[in-house]
Amino acid sequence: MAKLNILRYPDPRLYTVAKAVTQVDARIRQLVDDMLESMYDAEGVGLAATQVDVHERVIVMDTSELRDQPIVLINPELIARSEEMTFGDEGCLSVPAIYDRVHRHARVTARALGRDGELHEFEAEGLLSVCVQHEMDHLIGKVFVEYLSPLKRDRIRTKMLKKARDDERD
Ligand code: GNR
Ligand code: NI
Repeated sequence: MAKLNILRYPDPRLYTVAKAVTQVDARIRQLVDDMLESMYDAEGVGLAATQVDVHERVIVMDTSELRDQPIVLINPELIARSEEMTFGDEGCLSVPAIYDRVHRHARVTARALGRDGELHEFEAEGLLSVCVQHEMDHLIGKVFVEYLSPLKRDRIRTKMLKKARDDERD
């Protein structure tokens, strides 16, 4: 297992559109395991392969209290979204210490391959639903700050660039 480096906004590689996984083989299972380790280490509830600079459609999530219920989605597709929306605070491991409100579907149904390579269907609501939508956005090169006003986004960009410079100095 290995902990992977998580790209920080506004790294242009976060805008890459991921390709479908053609085969759930040993390489993909290793990627999944490394992503889970990295997500747990960073104390996130989800992680998309895009964030670790791998541009294939792989997501890991765990919204359980005890952090013992990993969910793996490979080549995920949303097959249903509720009309009802939620509006709540989001954060992102690629945009540390920034939280802001985003509109999302309250419930979604996804179809995806699991770590076992089998096709599964699953329904999500609450934080898990928000997380699935947030992670699927990463796979199409979209970070949650894109939903904020240009002014807010610009402030976040400036803050992140300054932080990256400061981190480099010490
Ligand atoms: O850890 C995370 N928390 C979170 C909180 C509210 C909405 C979405 C998320 S996802 C985020 C981890 C992450 O950046 N995944 O891409
Ligand atoms: Ni994120």
